[in-house]
Amino acid sequence: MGMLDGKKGVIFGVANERSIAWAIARALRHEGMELAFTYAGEALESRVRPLAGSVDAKIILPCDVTGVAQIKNVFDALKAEWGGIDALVHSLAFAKKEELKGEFLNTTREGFALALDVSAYSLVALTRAALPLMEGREAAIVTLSYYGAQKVIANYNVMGVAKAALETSVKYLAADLGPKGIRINTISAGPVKTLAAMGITGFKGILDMVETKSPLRRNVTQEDVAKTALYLLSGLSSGVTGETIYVDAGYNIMGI
Ligand code: NAD
Ligand code: IMJ
Repeated sequence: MGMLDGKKGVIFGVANERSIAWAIARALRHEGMELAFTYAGEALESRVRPLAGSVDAKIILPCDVTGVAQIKNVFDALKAEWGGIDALVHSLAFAKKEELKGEFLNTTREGFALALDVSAYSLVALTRAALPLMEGREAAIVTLSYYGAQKVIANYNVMGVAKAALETSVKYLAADLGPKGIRINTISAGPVKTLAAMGITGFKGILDMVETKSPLRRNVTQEDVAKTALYLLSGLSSGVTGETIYVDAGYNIMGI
């Protein structure tokens, strides 16, 4: 008997077995939730299909979140197959590589717009599309942020601004969704070695710093993040909405 038996959830943001979204999917499946997956482009389909199959998912659809038609297609399919959904996981972000090095001052207009579109606006678009499928179901939404939304972190640049927009979007969305009994929260995760962290200048130094300075004296794993996602997407967090919850071994609380 799982805590989420009979519940349905859609996962945006699995690229491979290291993805935070994948750990969240496994945690939800472990509690009995039926899952659907989306992938961001042709190239990722062959990665996502076997993973989805291994958790008995039958609905696997393309969805680049910059495409209005692809978003509509996903929720039309979920409506037809399931009638409704109880959970949505938004675990995606993108900025051009060039924007994630050097000075924030040099951020281009196009780079700013793209990062904010994919990494922040997409949450608004997905939430609006999901809403008709969530009404009357005490559904919940979770997204992923990073400390660079709150403090300056070298090279995070326009992604920090995008995550600030994401965290505040969660508050405004929570206010809109609350009267319908739907909750939305953010997890601000500590650094984790995933595709999104590959090739980032100084990443190893940041992992070392967290290990040395955080209260728990370690880095977090995808599973640490997934357990909080499970809490936020289940009835265990029935009174919690609009929050940013840090899963960072306590790093963010430290001063000198
Ligand atoms: P990941 O690379 O596995 O996941 C990022 C996902 O974004 C990929 O699945 C990719 O396909 C998807 N994506 C990119 N552009 C997209 C688009 N246009 N449409 C749809 N999907 C798109 O890396 P991850 O670390 O699991 O990242 C997941 C989330 O966690 C991101 O929001 C990231 O900012 C956040 N996060 C990561 C860390 C970290 O250190 N890895 C820390 C805190 C927060
Ligand atoms: C990303 C850039 C700079 C510093 C960073 C990160 N630190 C951490 C990340 C310290 C932890 C990872 N992170 C939290 C992200 O949100 C990553 C987003 C991201 C990563 C890439 C790399 C490949 C690419 N575009 C990207 N867009 C967003 O081309």
